[in-house]
Amino acid sequence: MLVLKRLIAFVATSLAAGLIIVGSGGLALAQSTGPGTGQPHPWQLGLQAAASPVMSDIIWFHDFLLYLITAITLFVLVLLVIVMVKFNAKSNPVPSRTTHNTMIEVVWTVVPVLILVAIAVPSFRLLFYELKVPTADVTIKATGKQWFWSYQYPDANFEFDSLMLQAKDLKADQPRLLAVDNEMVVPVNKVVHVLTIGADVIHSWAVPAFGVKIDAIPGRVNETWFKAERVGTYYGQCSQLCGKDHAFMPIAVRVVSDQDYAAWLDGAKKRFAQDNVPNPNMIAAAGEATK
Ligand SMILES: [Cu+2]
Repeated sequence: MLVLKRLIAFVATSLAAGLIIVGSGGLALAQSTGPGTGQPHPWQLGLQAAASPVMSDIIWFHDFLLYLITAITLFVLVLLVIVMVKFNAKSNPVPSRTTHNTMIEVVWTVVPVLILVAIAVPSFRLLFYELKVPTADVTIKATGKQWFWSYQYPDANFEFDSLMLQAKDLKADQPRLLAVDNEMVVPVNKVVHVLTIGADVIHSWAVPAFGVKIDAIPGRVNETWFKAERVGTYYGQCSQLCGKDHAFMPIAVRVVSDQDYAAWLDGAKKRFAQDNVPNPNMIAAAGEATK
């Protein structure tokens, strides 16, 4: 009797856990369609809301896998319960001596293969979508340094440093440990081509709402892209352990309208003007700076 009681308790717990998983999947879907503020929230469940087409696809893929794994887990649970109830020593004292069943063996080989193919197709599509940079409207080079980021706009010939704001300097709407003094500014609905490089050690440039995370490696230029679909400020953090202040080199990207971008660009050209900015054609050789 005790065994039966424990079994019932186990099934009840598993079903509750399953429901919670399905529930959180639904919540993740809801968040992916809600307005994004580009930063984490207390008690957040699931991913940050998408602000780029790549992130929308990542969230879709994440939710798809969540439903799939929930269905598989529940199916295996049901099989286990059937085995435990119907085929224990008490209810089935004389076990069957069957060792082969061709049909079942074909099914349990083919079905997992089909499931893996169903996962692989959208997975590879997403991977290639992320990797192939469309024709860029704006190119920005992000250089990871111990411990801040520098952004260079090669087409406009200026570069500036972006340092984390200390708690005492924060304005009311700025998040602690994420807000910076000089944000990277980009126009809305434009393809932004991001080149990354490390000036000293390996860093990683990551903005969750854009679905972007790419290593910034000394001596090697990496590239990625995003197209921000909504105006706002989006935050990320260095995502490669890079030294003692790794946690204090956030990434802040301000997405603005075309007019605001043009105005910002004009101001920035004067504000960040310097004589020693390398020729735009030399970006690929930026690794030289590390020598
Ligand atoms: Cu870091």
